[in-house]
Amino acid sequence: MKKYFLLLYCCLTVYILHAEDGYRLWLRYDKVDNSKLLQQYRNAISYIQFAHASPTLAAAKEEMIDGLQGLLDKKILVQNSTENGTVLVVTAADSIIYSLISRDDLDKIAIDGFVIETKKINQKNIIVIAGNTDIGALYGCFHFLRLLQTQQNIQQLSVVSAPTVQLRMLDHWDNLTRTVERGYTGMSIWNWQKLPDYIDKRYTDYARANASIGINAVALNNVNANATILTKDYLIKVAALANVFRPYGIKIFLSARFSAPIEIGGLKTADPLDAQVQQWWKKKADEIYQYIPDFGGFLVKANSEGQPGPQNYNRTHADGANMLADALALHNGIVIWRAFVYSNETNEDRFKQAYNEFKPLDGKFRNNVLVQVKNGPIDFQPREPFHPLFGGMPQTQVMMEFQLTQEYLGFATHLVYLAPLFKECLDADTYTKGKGSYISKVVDGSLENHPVSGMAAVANIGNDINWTGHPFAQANWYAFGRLAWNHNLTSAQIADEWIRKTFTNTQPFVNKVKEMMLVSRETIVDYMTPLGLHHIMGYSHHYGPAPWYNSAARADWNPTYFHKADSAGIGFDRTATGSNALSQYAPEMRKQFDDINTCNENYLLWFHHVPWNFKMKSGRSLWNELCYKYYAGVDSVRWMQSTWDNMKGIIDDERFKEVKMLLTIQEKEAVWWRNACILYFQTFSKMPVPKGLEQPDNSLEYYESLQFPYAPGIGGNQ
Ligand code: GCV
Repeated sequence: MKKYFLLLYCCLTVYILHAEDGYRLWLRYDKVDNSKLLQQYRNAISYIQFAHASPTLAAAKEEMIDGLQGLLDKKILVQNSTENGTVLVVTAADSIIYSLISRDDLDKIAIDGFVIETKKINQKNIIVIAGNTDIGALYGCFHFLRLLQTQQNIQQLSVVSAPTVQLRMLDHWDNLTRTVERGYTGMSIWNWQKLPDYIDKRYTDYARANASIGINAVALNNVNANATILTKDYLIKVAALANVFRPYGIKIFLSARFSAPIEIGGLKTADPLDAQVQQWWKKKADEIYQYIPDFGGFLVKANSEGQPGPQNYNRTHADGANMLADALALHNGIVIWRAFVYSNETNEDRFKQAYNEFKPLDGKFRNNVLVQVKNGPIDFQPREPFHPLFGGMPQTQVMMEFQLTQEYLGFATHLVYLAPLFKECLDADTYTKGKGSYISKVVDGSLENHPVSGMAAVANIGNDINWTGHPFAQANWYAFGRLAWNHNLTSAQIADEWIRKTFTNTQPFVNKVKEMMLVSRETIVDYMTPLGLHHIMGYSHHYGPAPWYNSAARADWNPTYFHKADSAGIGFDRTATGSNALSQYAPEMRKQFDDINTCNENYLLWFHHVPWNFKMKSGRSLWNELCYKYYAGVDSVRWMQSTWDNMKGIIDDERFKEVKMLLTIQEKEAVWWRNACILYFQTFSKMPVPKGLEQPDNSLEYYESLQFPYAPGIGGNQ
């Protein structure tokens, strides 16, 4: 009987250790299932040696022991001497590095990069992982583990890797109440009530996951900020998190509420040119650095969607940003000032407003300010043209802001792999310095030789067991980090890596699932906002379609403002005959969109009001093309469903079932989007759904009557 319980206990322990609930993300170190490779790895790796000790290298050591022992299913010994089969981790603090790695390579990897090389020392075969810094070495260790997880040949290693962008950042929109604005995966992972004394294991695992993909900065709290985060009680809590993140090379930023001097400082004003206000922020910065010596700086949303800012005092965004920058400068802190601004007092296309506001301020920001610009001019839509501020502010350090949380992309229930969306933007040409002035070059600072560069993404992380709600949403966190490290990677390369690490190296699975991921973004565009439609989702909560909605307090919160459907056609004329938003781009870029007959159809309704019977490149009328796109989107989800069904048995049942159920929801919601949009736009086109396509099975009235008072993602912060 005792024996029986022991066996049961062992089985349960193994099950619990390896429960595929998604918690381990891509950091899964299960035994390599390819026996030939396993043998190669076992022959090559028996020991690890760290040339010196530090908190960061201790983290690296722990990861390596855990990872190598798991992957190789053998004991890995930590040694001080170099034996055959040693993985030696060195940094510029160890003089031996200069006999192992060329100066040239060490120059190339700069501060955060790493080199991994196979070497022979005193007839011993070893693998060297080298960084100029401890953090570079840690990144190298994570990369080495990635090579094994993805089953690469490691016989003659020669890897030199350095990040293209300096600040690789996650912005959490987490409230102090633990609700998450636009969060669909439970509550915030920051347990403010238990901090600073209780350190949740999640904090370390979060830091590990970020470090494994090179993310080195996080803003902890919502940009719709609560000033309380800047009070002593909370700074102590923030400091506790900083202590966990430090060994992993992650700096903390805080979203600062511009009116904090009034709200928590007792001042009468927050005017950035007021001496008392300036002094208050200086003292606040000094206080923060006492608690968090490596504090990154402030992220600020000002004069946007009701947030306070310098314009409350007739000052400019530059006045506000520079005042905070001066307060932080002594400590090498940075201000990240958001350009997401629009006002309903200005009678102007919302598309144009941020550019109009910020362009005149080009060159007026301090060196320690980055202006953070969303990838598109409206708001993280399934497809947007790039924001004209990229390339529009050459004398300013402009930083990218992407969104991982799927506010406009089906929340955390739709499978959509976002690397293609990120790449589409990064690879776009601004033409501001001639052909080849890619957004990636604006963002990495190389186009204008800016010293500081950054890429941020709004996090999609919550306290759901698998962190991101949808198992495939993990891929977006992963892809963002990998692209911030190296924007030259392709979407397919990143998907390939992620699938292998997260699920399995089984080739048919990798191939099919990669295919699914790569079409998923175009699929969602098709069933939500094809041909350049945008911002036609439900009001406020943004759940589901509501192209009919027209009762918001502001005109530019209404879908009708954006699609402009009428009996003549559909779409927003942003050419010279309309709002002329196109004038904000370089002439070469403008030319691609200006002419309705040659405009890339993916963006057609972004820039033109198009007659319903307009002849599309396919030969179909616009109306028929719109229908075909919506139907193709639904068909593609159905293809994803059957593709996934064929994967049964290749991976664990837990995640297989989870994805299957989520795909069922996605199919239902894709049909909802398709039917609601087609029925609504049909009231203007007065044209039938083309023959051969299944007819909507509900009425427009039905779709219009749907209400979602408890849709997730909106939570108060004050
Ligand atoms: C944090 C959109 C979202 C808001 C968000 C805002 C922003 O408007 O709907 O929830 O607020 O963008 O980026 O500041």
